[in-house]
Amino acid sequence: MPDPHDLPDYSEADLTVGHQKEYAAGIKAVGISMKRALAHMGPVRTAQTLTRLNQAEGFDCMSCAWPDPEVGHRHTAEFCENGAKAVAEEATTARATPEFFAAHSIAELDARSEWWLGQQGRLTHPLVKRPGATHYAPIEWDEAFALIGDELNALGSPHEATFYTSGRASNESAFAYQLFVRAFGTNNRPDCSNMCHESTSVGLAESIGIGKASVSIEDVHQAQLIIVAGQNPGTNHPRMLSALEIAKRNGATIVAINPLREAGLTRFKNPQRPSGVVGDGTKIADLHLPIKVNGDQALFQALGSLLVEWDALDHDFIATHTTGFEAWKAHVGAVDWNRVTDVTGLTRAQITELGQLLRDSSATVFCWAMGLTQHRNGVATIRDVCNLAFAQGNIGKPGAGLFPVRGHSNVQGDRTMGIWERPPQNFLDALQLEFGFDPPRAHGLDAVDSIRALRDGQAHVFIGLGGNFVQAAPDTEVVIEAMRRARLTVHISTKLNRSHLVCGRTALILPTKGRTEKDVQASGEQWISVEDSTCAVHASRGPLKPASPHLKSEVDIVCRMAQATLGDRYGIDWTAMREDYGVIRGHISRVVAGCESYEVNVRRPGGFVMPHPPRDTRTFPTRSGRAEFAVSPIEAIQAPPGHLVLQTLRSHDQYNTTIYGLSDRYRGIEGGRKVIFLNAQDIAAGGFSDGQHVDIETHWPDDDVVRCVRAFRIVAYDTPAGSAAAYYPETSPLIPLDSTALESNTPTSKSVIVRLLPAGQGHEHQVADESQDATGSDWDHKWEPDVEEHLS
Ligand SMILES: Nc1nc2c(c(=O)[nH]1)N[C@H]1C(S)=C(S)[C@@H](COP(=O)(O)OP(=O)(O)OC[C@H]3O[C@@H](n4cnc5c(=O)[nH]c(N)nc54)[C@H](O)[C@@H]3O)O[C@H]1N2
Ligand SMILES: Nc1nc2c(c(=O)[nH]1)N[C@H]1C(S)=C(S)[C@@H](COP(=O)(O)OP(=O)(O)OC[C@H]3O[C@@H](n4cnc5c(=O)[nH]c(N)nc54)[C@H](O)[C@@H]3O)O[C@H]1N2
Ligand SMILES: [Mo]
Repeated sequence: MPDPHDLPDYSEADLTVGHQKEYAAGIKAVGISMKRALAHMGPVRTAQTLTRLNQAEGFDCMSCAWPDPEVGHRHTAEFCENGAKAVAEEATTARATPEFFAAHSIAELDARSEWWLGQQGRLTHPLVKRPGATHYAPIEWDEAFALIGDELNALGSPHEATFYTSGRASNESAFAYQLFVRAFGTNNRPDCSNMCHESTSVGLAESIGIGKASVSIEDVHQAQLIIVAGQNPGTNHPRMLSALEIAKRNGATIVAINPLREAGLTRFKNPQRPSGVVGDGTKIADLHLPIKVNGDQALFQALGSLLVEWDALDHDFIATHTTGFEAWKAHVGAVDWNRVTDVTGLTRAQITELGQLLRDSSATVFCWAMGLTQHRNGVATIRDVCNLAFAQGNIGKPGAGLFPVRGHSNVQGDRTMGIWERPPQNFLDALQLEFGFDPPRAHGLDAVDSIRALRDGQAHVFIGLGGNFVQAAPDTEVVIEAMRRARLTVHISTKLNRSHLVCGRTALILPTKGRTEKDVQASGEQWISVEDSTCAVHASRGPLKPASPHLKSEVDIVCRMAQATLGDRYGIDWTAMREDYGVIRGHISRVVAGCESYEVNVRRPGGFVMPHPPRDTRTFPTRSGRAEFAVSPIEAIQAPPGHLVLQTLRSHDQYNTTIYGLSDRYRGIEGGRKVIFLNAQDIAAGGFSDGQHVDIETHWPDDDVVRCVRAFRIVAYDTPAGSAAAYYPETSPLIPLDSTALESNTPTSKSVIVRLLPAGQGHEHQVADESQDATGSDWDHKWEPDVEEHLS
């Protein structure tokens, strides 16, 4: 491998646009997995890692939270192209050493692309940027921990620090981390979930009493109808395509609800099967509804009205297990079809076709991801999905259920372990009983509120267990300013990223071991545990020698931060926990409901499944004790004339903010990332042409700031008129911090009102003034709630 430090950065000038692909995976995916793996890891590490990936005695893939098939039904290669890329990215042989940081100033590194930063390899030493310094320099671990303890203890209140978690942290490190933060005295526990499936967690908790999926992978295999809404599994959950293929073979019908015709939902060539290598593969979606961005709530209510009209209802389930049915029935019965076809961009015939599929199915699974959650009405949309499921009793029976497909591989487990700014009181009670201190009860700061607190000088310390907060958060320029105001920023990371370069007065990078690596502590070799999207919990053991002898595990780092900060406050034995993770699992078994006998259960091959009352026994731990139908007025984002609604999404060659490469193969984009996908009508209406470069601007009336990103190439694409798409995080500067989902406070990453200007004509990030009238961005009617229904 050539020295990555000599690697030139990429240039958007090399971007090429080809054809949209008609299928996902195939033999090319295998070729790309192997090529990337060999280039980054070499042959020995490739063999050591990929053969153990997702095996019962191996390690859990850190790419997504898709469940593993049952032990005994796994392939020898139980991974996908993007899982292989994730492993290669972590197990790379490249190293970002102290010499590298001595040779490159922070400012110099900050001028590089996120891709280039990632290519520099694994971090090897703890590093510090001292006040006024221009470079990172090595620091001893003990000094780093003392520095953290001193800064935290110098705060006027524990609420002046905020503690972020990304979803890769294991259950053991997450549990220790939440314990540390609560013993310190705050619930300021922002996590990536706040920006991801929070609308799901809030909506499901209200509707069914628990914020998690009600299905197993078996249910997907057995379903008669599978609806995949707002999700691109071909890229983000590729192993889901194998499950959809099995369902297809068992006779299922599959429907995609998506503004884009994503390749993975069109056709799948399963590289594990001969027909996938030489044949045409399997057709996945029988029906694709090219919905306008944010039209889903209207669609689900219209479907509800059809089920009511046809009396395609499970009256037994409704009577025995639900509440609120009559109000919902009256509400959807009065749905305004003109409005529905307007905001969905779908015809009544298209919607009726899906209605008939629902009517004729006795077991339906509803899958969704970011296309439903990252909107202002995300929570209401999820509750409307639940309503549809309740109407036909599609919950708590084989082949049916609600399936929010989670993102980060352990984001669900982290929540189970208490990584939450709004912890349930019974969790805190159990914590108090186990450790003998009174944990803080008031809700803490989530992701968006943490940024506000840092920006406004109410918080002074930011600590991140994984992740790349500066790039993951919305409103990039505001976040950068907020982080720079901090007294101390700490990142516990495997690899270099942008957040390390946006420093507080003092900044620390604490390098950690990843999932692929062996973890030996005083009591011997350790293993960790994780929970997938279907509540299955299992063990994970890394096979590789750590990237550097100076790395510490996440658990070790968290426990030592706690010791340096808290000393022996409350008599919590941090040494025992970091020397033997079994001690942490003991605490988990006594604190976390559903984790009784944790050590024994998680050690079983394949692990165990967490209890889920609606799935297991059709009991609903809601306020009413029943599944709750919800009535919400239809909301949909409306772009004023001359504007478009922009959704920000992932390419096939990235993991969130980690840019693996520059090939969004299925969409035909190679060599660059600054593109905006537009309907041909919108290109013509704006007076633009395909291939032209434009600036993208948004004017948020609430703070009167014009936000702008520059020089994006227009790509004519199969997306509904009015709905544009571009990659995250390049377009994150356009998302106003205050533009969040109701109730869940999730940034509206899939609903940004923008307008396009010829490149060079966009405005600087500025407060709009009189002269801004010329931008025509004066839109009062961002939202068109159904006023009459609202009043009824
Ligand atoms: N390789 C890889 N795997 C990943 C990730 C990654 O970055 N790379 N990220 C992980 C994480 S953290 C997550 S949360 C998941 C994300 O998984 P996804 O949610 O699949 O990710 P996105 O790229 O955001 O895609 C959203 C999809 O929703 C569609 N969409 C956008 N707006 C709407 C809408 O209003 N209505 C409907 N019906 N559809 C809409 C888009 O066209 C797109 O197909 O993937 C996880 N897995
Ligand atoms: N505009 C826009 N913004 C979005 C989204 C969107 O669709 N559009 N999606 C949102 C979503 S769904 C999510 S989940 C967030 C993601 O937000 P984050 O989770 O904060 O971001 P990642 O890019 O996954 O974090 C990558 C970094 O994690 C570190 N890392 C990797 N592995 C490990 C490990 O094992 N341990 C530790 N300690 N560190 C590790 C590496 O240093 C790497 O640089 O972004 C959100 N932001
Ligand atoms: Mo996510």
